[in-house]
Amino acid sequence: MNINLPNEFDTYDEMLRQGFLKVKDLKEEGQRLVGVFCSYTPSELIYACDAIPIGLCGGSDEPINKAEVHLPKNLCPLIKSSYGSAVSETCPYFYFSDLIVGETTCDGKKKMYEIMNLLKPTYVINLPQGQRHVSDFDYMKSEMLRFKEYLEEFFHVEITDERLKEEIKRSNKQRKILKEYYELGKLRPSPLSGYESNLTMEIKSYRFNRDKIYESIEEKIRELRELYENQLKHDEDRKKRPRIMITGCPTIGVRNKIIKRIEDFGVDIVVFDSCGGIRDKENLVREDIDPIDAIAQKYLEISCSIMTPNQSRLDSIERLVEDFQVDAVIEIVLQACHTFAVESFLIKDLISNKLKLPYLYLETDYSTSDSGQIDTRINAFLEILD
Ligand code: BJ8
Repeated sequence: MNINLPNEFDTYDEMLRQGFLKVKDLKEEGQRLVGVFCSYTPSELIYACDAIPIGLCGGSDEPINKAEVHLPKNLCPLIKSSYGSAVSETCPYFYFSDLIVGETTCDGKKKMYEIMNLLKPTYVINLPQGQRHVSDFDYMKSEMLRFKEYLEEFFHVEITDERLKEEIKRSNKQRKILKEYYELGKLRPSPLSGYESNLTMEIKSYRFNRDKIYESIEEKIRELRELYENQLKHDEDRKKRPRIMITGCPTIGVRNKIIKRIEDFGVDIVVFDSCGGIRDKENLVREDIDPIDAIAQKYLEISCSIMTPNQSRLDSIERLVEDFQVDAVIEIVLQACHTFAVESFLIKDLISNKLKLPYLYLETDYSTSDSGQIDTRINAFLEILD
């Protein structure tokens, strides 16, 4: 199979060129790739047709100006970055994907997918708006079936129940490994840096050999446990460090600007209640019922602010605060993300009034123009904890 590189390939920097060449090799071997954006994508169905679900780019400020040629400026940076890297052919994963899968989450994303579909086939899973009613489950189940049928037709395969059950088992095994990794944050002091765990999750979504990725995470767990046993657990000063929870929007595009800076101030981020954190690894997909029912049930549980009402997010934050002995919560909201911004009223009320913990709300985009101001606010907030 001959796979062409983008026209501008020679102008890309070395790292990006290597990224393209790696995915190109894989495509030449005939590997099917499905580009995904969101935690609501049922990856088991994609794996069951011998395709790899690959997380798409969306964390860089650079392609945003390309996106703004087609999209409004006052849109969330994650949406603009995702679209910008696709349209400018600077995301190898988008470029080489056979198919893109999106979901009807926030309005900005679901409308962006219509335009993205002009670049590459973009299938959109319709999500119910809530999680509580039987009709929400029925709707989710019918969408999982519709997606399964679409994949079968698109890739000319049959997804049998047996195959799907195998993939559920395999993914559950991997969820358990990730849960164990994140639970290192429960130790005092935590041997797992929030910055590092956040980065690991991003790297994981760009790698192709699943077994190798999980072997390396298991190896990391062993190393961090040893570090804790031999060194950290005897470090009385380190044990006194404030323990922070991060909640809100995905942090991929603000990792250096916010996540790293918080830890640079000498506190430990011990848990993320956001996509890419422990939340959706806690419950497994049931292995004892019809696989489509089990998948619908599991993915409907995701407590993103696009659900209304979203009591399950409040419940999970309360539980994680207790389990990880959290001293303060920082909520990160991307500009123009209405669902997380509105919901922050309830989050603040929970943290400040019910749990009586300090709460900081940071609204930002992917640029570095507010870095100084954010540093000042984090510093002032952490001083209260002292
Ligand atoms: S399950 S958090 S990955 S939707 S930040 S694009 S909501 S305007 S990313 Fe998300 Fe799925 Fe939810 Fe997770 Fe819209 Fe908000 Fe932007 Fe967002």
